[in-house]
Amino acid sequence: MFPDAGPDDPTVTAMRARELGRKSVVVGDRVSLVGDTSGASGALARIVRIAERRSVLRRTAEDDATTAEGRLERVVVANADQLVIVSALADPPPRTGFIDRCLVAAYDAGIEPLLCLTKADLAGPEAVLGYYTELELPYVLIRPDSDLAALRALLAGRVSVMVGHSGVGKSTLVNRLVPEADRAVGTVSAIGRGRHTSTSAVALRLPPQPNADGDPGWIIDTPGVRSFGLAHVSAESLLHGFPDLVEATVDCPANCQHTAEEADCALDAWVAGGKADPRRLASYRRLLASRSGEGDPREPERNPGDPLAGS
Ligand SMILES: Nc1nc2c(ncn2[C@@H]2O[C@H](COP(=O)(O)OP(=O)(O)OP(=O)(O)O)[C@@H](O)[C@H]2O)c(=O)[nH]1
Ligand SMILES: [Mg+2]
Repeated sequence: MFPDAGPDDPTVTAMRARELGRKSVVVGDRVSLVGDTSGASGALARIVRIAERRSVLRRTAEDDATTAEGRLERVVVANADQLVIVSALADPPPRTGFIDRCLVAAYDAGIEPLLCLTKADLAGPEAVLGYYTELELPYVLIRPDSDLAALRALLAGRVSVMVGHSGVGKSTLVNRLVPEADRAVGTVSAIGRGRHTSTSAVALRLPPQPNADGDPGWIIDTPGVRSFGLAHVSAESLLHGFPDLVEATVDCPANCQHTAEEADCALDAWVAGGKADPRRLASYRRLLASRSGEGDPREPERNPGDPLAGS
């Protein structure tokens, strides 16, 4: 797959060759094939090499790096250029803590973030956008009847991966972008217990547009996640997900952990001086606490001010 593959190149079915050992192939990997690459029905090629990955988006099952479950790391996709953070404005309600975690993961992986707010027909975006005022975070608003031209322009020429809670409308959007995709779409069930309609990640080539030249790009739909664990990200790197705060820390004492308990942490004065939103500092500190096992395990990604579930 991928940008250098032409639209008329065949789709090849391939399996992992034994010589790859335990190395796993993930969606987005660029691979070398041997065998029957004709794409004819019944033809099977073998994947013999995985090219070096340009980017790797990872998440852990939980935040806590002190437990085996917490350390269980999953590669979400390889070689993505853009992380499309999909959040519904209602049903399920937006979680800025989740978006913040995705931003950390994106910056950590060197992938550009794009905020995609769906279900704009059900609620307004003001609260979520207000929270991100200080970040120059690109965003798109999606409603069932919205024109997707702006989104298509942002997806053109790159490989984008969508992540978000179950039921936010990722597959619905993919089906609109790629009409022949035919991704299964579900109904929204209770958060947390929600059934996940999509069960595996799939990369799809976006169709060429009448008035645009060049590569329309690729979109990767992924199964909904309940949380975005960040045990694999160092405490220092967590801060890179908060570019509105990072500048302040040059004034912190050596070895400052930036927690609320640090008497001289410069972040408090930064926020008190109106340089950043206090809710962002609170979110950063909640993330720090969650990594040391002190967070609220029920809804770790709901920040105060986010709507309650069911609203
Ligand atoms: N009102 C409204 N409903 C939407 C919108 N987008 C999606 N939905 C509905 O939301 C429900 C869930 O959509 P899906 O596309 O299956 O959500 P998903 O993010 O792919 O979910 P998982 O595959 O479980 O991760 C469906 O009933 C959609 O019809 C929207 O913009 N507005
Ligand atoms: Mg889906």
